[in-house]
Amino acid sequence: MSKLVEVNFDGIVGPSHNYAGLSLGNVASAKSYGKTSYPRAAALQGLTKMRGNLARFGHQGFLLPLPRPNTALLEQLGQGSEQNPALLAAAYSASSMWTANAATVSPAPDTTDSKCHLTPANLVTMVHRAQEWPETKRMLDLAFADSSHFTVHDAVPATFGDEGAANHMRLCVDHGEAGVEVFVYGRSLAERGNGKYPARQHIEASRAVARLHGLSPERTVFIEQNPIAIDAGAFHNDVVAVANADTIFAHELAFADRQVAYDAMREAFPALQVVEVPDSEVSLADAITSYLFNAQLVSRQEGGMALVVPEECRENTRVWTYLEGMLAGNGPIREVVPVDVRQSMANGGGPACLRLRVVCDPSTVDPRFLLTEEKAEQMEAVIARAWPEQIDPADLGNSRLEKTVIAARFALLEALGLAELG
Ligand code: SUG
Repeated sequence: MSKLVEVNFDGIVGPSHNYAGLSLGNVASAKSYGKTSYPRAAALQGLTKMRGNLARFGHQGFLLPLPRPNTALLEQLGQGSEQNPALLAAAYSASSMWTANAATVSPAPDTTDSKCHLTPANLVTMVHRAQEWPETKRMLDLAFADSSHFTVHDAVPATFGDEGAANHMRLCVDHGEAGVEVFVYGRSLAERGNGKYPARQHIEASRAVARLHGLSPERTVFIEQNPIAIDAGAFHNDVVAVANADTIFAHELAFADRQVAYDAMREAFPALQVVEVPDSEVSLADAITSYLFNAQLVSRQEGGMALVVPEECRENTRVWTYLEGMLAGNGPIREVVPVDVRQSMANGGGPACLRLRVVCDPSTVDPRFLLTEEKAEQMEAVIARAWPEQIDPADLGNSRLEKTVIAARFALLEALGLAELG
């Protein structure tokens, strides 16, 4: 019996990375609107994170940027759509870097047919994200082509918003054993008539994914996200909660009813350990600017867990004080690892947004999607040479940038033997 391990597939930041303020309800995206972006630095920051995690945790995968600009999207939107800055920026968006939204993944031990199931997220709430899934699926079909171990579904119907693994947590004793899958959905205050922001994950989508994946009802939990958290800018559950193995690390205000939420998780998974951060120590506003919970909670080879947090956590005194106190205690999280992903953070994407977790036997994955130190060096060279250094919003649509962006992606695909994705 092969050993199943967690492999994190990070999204490589695409050469068209830019700040267009496209995501209503994402505070960082709105704040960065119109700023100059640095795609080369962004991609190198992501690569450094991947290399660190490869060295620390032993496995690392990646997914490639999608083809941009997506001229088919502009055609679909009608001639002249390129004159609309938001639609033009949507066609250029590098948002597929946030692979926590690429798909929802149910590992083989959880499913009735003992295969790992992946459902690409339809991301329908935002047009720049809704264009992602067909190309994402094409890539997942290639990476997880071994149909004796994987099934890749189509996205659920667009009537129901699905944002993928960002709203999904898995509890287990060991990654290779059957786990409990927790789906977090939202009902926004806006939906109730007194809020600002949309809820992107609909319960109907979560239920459809659970059915498609063949999850057993006793080991599946559906929990409502706190609408107050959504309105504070937690547009995905992974902005306020993260789980790994038997542990959940969450903000006190993450769920609509915290007692109901923890009771439901405990009923399905009695061994649950909760590390809950009180609002009095770290407010929702601090959690959202620092992205404390958008962390990678990872089992260490030497035992215990590490929390890979954005550097921004170190700069927030209340957050850092909390983390120091937590480490001084005797909890399951034994180490905090700050990483610099500032270019992604400025668009609302922390370390956890940048990765899709797939529990699998790495030998069943197409090796072209698995990182090695040599491959990282090769990628670094292509990015340093071909990725634009900077993009000003006014550059979008100019033919020089268009050519650079297309050529840069091709150069990377070719270097990785993945030209067929072109
Ligand atoms: O969907 N930002 C992304 C960030 C996604 C973060 N993912 C997770 N939390 N898992 C989003 O809001 C900003 C694009 C722009 O404004 O240019 C953006 O799409």
